[in-house]
Amino acid sequence: MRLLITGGCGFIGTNFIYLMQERHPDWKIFNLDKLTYAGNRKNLLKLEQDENSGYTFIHGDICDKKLVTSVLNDHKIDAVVNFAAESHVDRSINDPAPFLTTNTLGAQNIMECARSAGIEKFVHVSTDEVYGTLGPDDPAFTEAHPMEPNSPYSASKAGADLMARAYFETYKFPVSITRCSNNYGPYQFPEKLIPLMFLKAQAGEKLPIYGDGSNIRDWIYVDDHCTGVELTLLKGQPGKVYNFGGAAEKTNLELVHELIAILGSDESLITYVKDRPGHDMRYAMNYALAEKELGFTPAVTFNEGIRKTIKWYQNNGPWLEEVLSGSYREFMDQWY
Ligand code: NAD
Ligand code: TDX
Repeated sequence: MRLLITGGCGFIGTNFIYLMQERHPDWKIFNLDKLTYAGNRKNLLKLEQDENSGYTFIHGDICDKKLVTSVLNDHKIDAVVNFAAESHVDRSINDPAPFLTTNTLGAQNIMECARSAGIEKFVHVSTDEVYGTLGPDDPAFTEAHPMEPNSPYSASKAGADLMARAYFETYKFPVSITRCSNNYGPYQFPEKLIPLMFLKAQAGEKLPIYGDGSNIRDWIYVDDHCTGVELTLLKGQPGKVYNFGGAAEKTNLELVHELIAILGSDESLITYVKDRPGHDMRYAMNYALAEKELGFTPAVTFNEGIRKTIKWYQNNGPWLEEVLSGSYREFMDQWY
């Protein structure tokens, strides 16, 4: 298979490329990434420097029609996995425009280019956040739940999901959509809850909890999400949506207490700060369809995954230092 991955220098894309390279050494993987603040080419330098790895990096934007078309045709791409996105909710609250540009218009652009190039399989990576929010006693989201996005980020992702649906219905374009819950694991940018709390706890800095910390997220180890995307690529039906989750619902406060316990840090660092506007109360995923049709099941328990993740961050200080510079620092100073 000759596979185009977009956004492969980000958190999930990096983990996905390493896993696929290990599981399918015969695949040729092309990674198209714009290298925003969240993209780090060095994550995959090992593969780039190994001429037998079958991996190629291409610097560029999914919104660039000419470039995407030539990548698809010149490299004779069979299938596409679209991870590229602006992914942080707080940033989307500060400035929604780049979210609409990449997440909605960029997704439409790459689907249009892939349709023209006759691509046989396209996986669009979406999120549980398109469903909106659940109350404490509501059943978990199924794929039939209406899309009720509450942040500019989730609205921009929902826009792409609707366009993907229209491309299938109108053109029979072979797109499948994945919607997954909160990922954690190596290479996650330290603006997201788990790496941010790790970083701050290590530095003995305050741990900012939005609101009262009762918001619930369903945590999945990144490799399990990657397996879900792989299964969708190999067995997913065109036009279908597949939910993935980790069966690990926790309030933010519970999670931060667990992190503090593992790190041997100090509970007095917990600080309650102003709530995120439009903050979704709870996400929980029903992934029975993916279990039945794709054979998906989350393999890594939270207990196991969080320890692996913390170990990775402890062993990768230079990676953290590098991403903790430039525009990232400006954003963090402005937000907190
Ligand atoms: P990330 O922010 O870590 O990485 C995004 C990557 O996309 C970066 O490498 C960036 O350079 C690249 N990119 C951004 N705009 C681009 C453009 N216009 N053209 C080409 N490349 C571009 O994001 P992530 O957490 O790895 O998320 C990957 C995908 O998974 C996103 O689509 C996100 O919506 C989805 N998702 C994430 C989670 C999560 O918990 N992180 C959960 C469910 C779904
Ligand atoms: O400092 C913080 N304090 C805090 O209380 C941060 C950064 C977050 N939070 C809360 C907000 C959320 O309830 O923690 C929870 C998790 O926050 P994020 O890590 O920002 O993730 P979330 O908003 O849930 O979205 C994530 O999961 C779905 C990803 O960023 C999205 O890309 C993905 O689609």
